[in-house]
Amino acid sequence: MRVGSFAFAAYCGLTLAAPTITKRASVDDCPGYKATNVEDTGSGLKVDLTLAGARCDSYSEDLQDLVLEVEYQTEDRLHVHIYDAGLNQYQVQDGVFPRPENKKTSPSDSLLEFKLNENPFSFQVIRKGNNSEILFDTTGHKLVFESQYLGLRTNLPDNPNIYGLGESSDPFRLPTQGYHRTLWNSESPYLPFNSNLYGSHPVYFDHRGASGTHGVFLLNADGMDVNISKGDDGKQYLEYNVIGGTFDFYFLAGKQPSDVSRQYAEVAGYSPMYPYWTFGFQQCKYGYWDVNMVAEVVGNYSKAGIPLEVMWTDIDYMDRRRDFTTDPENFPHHKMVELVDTLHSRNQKYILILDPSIYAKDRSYGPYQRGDSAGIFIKKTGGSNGEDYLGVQWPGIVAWPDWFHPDTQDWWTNEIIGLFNSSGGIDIDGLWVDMNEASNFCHNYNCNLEEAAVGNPPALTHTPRPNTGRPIEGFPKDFQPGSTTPSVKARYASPVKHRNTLPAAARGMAAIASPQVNSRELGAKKGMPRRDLLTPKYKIQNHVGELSNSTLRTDQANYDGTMQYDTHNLYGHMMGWKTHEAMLKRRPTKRPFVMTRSTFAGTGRKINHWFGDNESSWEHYRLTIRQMLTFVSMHQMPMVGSDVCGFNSPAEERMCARWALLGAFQPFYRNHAEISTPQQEFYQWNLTRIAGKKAIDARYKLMDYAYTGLYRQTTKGEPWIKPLFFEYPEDANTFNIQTQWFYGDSLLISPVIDDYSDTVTFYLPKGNWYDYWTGNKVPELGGANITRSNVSFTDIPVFIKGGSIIPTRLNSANTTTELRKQPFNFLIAPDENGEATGRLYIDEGELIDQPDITELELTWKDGKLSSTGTRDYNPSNGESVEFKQITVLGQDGGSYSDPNTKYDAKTKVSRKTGQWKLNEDFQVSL
Ligand code: MIG
Repeated sequence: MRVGSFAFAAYCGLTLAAPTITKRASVDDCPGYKATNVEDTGSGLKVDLTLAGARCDSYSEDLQDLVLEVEYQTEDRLHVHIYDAGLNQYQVQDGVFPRPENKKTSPSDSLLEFKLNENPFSFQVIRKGNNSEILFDTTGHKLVFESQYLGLRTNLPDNPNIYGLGESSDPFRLPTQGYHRTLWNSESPYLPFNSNLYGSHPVYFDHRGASGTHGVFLLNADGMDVNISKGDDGKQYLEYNVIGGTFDFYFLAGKQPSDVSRQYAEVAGYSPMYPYWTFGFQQCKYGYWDVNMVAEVVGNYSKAGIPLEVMWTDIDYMDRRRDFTTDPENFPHHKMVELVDTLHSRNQKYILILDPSIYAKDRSYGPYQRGDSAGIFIKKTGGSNGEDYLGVQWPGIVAWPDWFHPDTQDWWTNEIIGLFNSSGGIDIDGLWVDMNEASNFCHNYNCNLEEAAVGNPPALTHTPRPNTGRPIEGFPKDFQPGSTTPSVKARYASPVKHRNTLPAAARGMAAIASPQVNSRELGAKKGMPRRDLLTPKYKIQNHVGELSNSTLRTDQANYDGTMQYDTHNLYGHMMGWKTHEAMLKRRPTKRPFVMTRSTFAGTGRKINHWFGDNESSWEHYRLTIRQMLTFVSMHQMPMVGSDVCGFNSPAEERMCARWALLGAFQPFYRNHAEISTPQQEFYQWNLTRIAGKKAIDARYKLMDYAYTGLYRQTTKGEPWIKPLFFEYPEDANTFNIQTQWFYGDSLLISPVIDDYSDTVTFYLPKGNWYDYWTGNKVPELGGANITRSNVSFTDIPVFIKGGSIIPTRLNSANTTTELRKQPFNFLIAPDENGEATGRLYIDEGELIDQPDITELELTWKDGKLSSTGTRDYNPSNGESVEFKQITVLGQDGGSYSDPNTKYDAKTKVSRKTGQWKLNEDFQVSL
């Protein structure tokens, strides 16, 4: 357990009661609305909604006049927006969530139909077609629309298959009785079940087997509980309980599951392409005490023969945990520069962390000073003279950047470039933004800053690590024994004595031009005035209590006049996007890599995410899979992953070995651990060394296949990591599977799931399957559960779906730079008809604009491999785009006169080697 001011005990001691559904007591007496003035706009409706009786004011003030706007935006997207006629309720700013274009489809061309019931007002969304499926249906339920409470219920079929609504650690297929999903971003160590976590994605997929799949996205950033349960009448429903904003719905018609993903990408945005190297293996730990230790870990990976692509450093590198500083003793600037140079010379990358909070009590601290004079920190609402709103974080008492202030971007970019540049600075390759929910160690809105700050920055209580005295492989003299070693002392002993700390009054606040906080005029969609912003009557089930607990006070205003109450869930999203912008300024032609902990719908348009502070446990090993499935296939965040081997508490060898293998088949692959846990790099144990090598070897050979999958998602919105039901939407056996997944279109991953077990039972859908590791055709016919025993801790079952062509590199390599020099081998796994298809995308790997790409559609038919597509990629720096081998699985017979073809009767695999250029048309026969 962590020490210091962090209220971990509170989290850990929390026992979770059975989920309770907030009873909408007096809300049941609300009058509902009636519809009048129904206007046909040609591609939709505009309707007045008026309160149908006396106000009930159950949680706040009922709003008398609403507008219902229905837009047939595209053939498969219907926009239904219910908002207050006065336009006072908060609506997410356009810059934060760019709205999709309304293509104004004619209703008759739409796959969907909107049905209005005027009095009492209710509506249905129907997918047209043979059995006209009712997708959303508020019939029988009154709309409640108050300034601080929105309620709406839709009827659902019994026991529905609902997915999404992340971020959570709950079952992939969401429970259907007595269940609530709370969306309110919160720091959530140990990822508690049935709780709100770091991000909010108010979108769900409703899968109805052969009848199809559809999606419902509610564009609303306010806190909410989405309840899924059955009424007293036994009828199944899903119900929104939101504490502000408007009902801004996007209905996505499907009707295949992947169609819904594509349609959601049109609304929430397509992910950018990430650099090729981001698929490499990455290592981090909170508690790498000094720059030598960082180098030593890199050296140890080399020595162990385990490829390491990216090294990370956590907040340990900072001087007293302040952003944009380096610890002068343990991470001296010049050695950091040398570290990065060395990594780069070895074709490795380096990533550092930033937190949003800025230490506010030291006048000589430049980042604060400059932010202060630019006026970009959140100002204390009701405070005088532009006083900052303060909180507590790692460095002590801090101010918070106001991402809505027009000058915040420049300040942030300037600070980032100031330290992280290529001319004498620390030339990082990516940034990691943390604590941006935002996390505040001042744990409630009445907390005392000075008291809460005691112990921050924490004393470094670890014992200095022994100097091994051994050379660090691959590092220059400065890092070798005998050179000046950074010394680890118990610095920052608390309470901290800050140099140059001035009392607040002496900081010359009055002299600072106070920014003009725009007035919160009515009609500006910034939230109703006179609300209870700290303790609203409707209590969402925030796992840390009141809204403001452990975050910024919800009654504080942003520069544009919106309130934390409404924009809380956007803080991390905005910080991440601003960081992305800053990274673009540093290297304008290259794809930025920014990883954020806190997210909102649409965050994936620019940046990626990891799942935060999990635990080194089997439970959280399993959790990785469902979180990955939800984020990639339903939230359009395709570059995600968990802390491999677990963050909190010590990792165990066998579990870590399994996780090394599982992690290699998630998009983002990083081993990371907490400060007080023992080191858990793959070279620490025998099993993890073997498993890690094997996992990385396979992952690297498959990297172009994965890269192609990611490319598809970034261009088409089609998820590259899929749950089984996406591929087998009519096979009910797949709907509940959360321990297997598709890595790309063709590989089904089915790891051992149970604690310390060597047996796994998994589902193989109907069809031909091949064992990835041996090439053998699986004897079973599929459509059944299959058990494999004796799966060692260094093995993971992976199956190739019949009908697939998988481009692989013939050999793995130590870095992705070297990997790109390896020739290709096409793995062909024919279906029942002896045919297969696949894809290959190749580009240069890092540039935003790729002038010359290769994009091939591959076909295997009648014993011939052929391709169509563009072949413009020009390899450089010794890269290979040579097709050296085709490997055809499941071949009966095989006497080939061709001397370049080899047949293995035992595995029934045929191999043909040759020299085909990727940049040529090709047709290869066996
Ligand atoms: O209070 O920066 O989730 O990955 O190692 C913990 C230290 C702060 C939380 C992140 C974790 C990171 C840690 N941070």
